[in-house]
Amino acid sequence: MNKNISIFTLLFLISNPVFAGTVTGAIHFSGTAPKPELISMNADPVCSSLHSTPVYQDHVVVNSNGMLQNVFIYIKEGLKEKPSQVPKEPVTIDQKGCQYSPHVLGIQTGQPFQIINSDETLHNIHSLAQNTKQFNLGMPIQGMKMNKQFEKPEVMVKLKCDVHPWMNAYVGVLDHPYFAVSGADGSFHIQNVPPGEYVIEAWHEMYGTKTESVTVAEGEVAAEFTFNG
Ligand SMILES: [Cu+2]
Repeated sequence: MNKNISIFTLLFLISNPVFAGTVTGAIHFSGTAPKPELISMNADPVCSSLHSTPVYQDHVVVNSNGMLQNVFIYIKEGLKEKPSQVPKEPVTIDQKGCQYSPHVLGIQTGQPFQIINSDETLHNIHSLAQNTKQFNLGMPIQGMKMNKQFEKPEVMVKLKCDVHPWMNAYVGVLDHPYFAVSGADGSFHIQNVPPGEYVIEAWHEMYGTKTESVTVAEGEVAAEFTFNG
């Protein structure tokens, strides 16, 4: 074997956990989902002009297969080591069409949180954090970007717009990177998890929390959650 390649291979093995696993699964919804609530944006003519079709609240988003979106899933207990590096890439939230995008997201403590206003109207983003200093930012100009961060873990921090009462979002703040948000198909993947035994929690804004114990080794381990409507 080429000596240089073997040194690189060795360095790779030292710098990457060899037996990291993935927690993968889906969020099921059982029962009848509430009828989506229509949002009236008439109070702000700019907002209403941005939509040609009706806009609904995204508190409960269930697809035709009964899978639940916007659930925050994370390792709650059992981590023995947490990576010391915090990602430098920002996690972004956009105020677009007078709605927050995304509606539920995760971030690490100390990681840049970039807030964008894509609308030609005033938004005032207001963090209702309990563990970290709250912020309250008026963003009157289209294209404006501001950076914030969260100092302490908190599941979840609620964000709201003081101008448009229908706008709200939730941020899961953790001191580690092992979290995910369920997608439109209800699925989620928490990657690069070191081997161990963990308690995984799934949080939904209307239906509260569910926990499950998982043992992670190399490869994939499944975690399924069901919320009842
Ligand atoms: Cu707003």
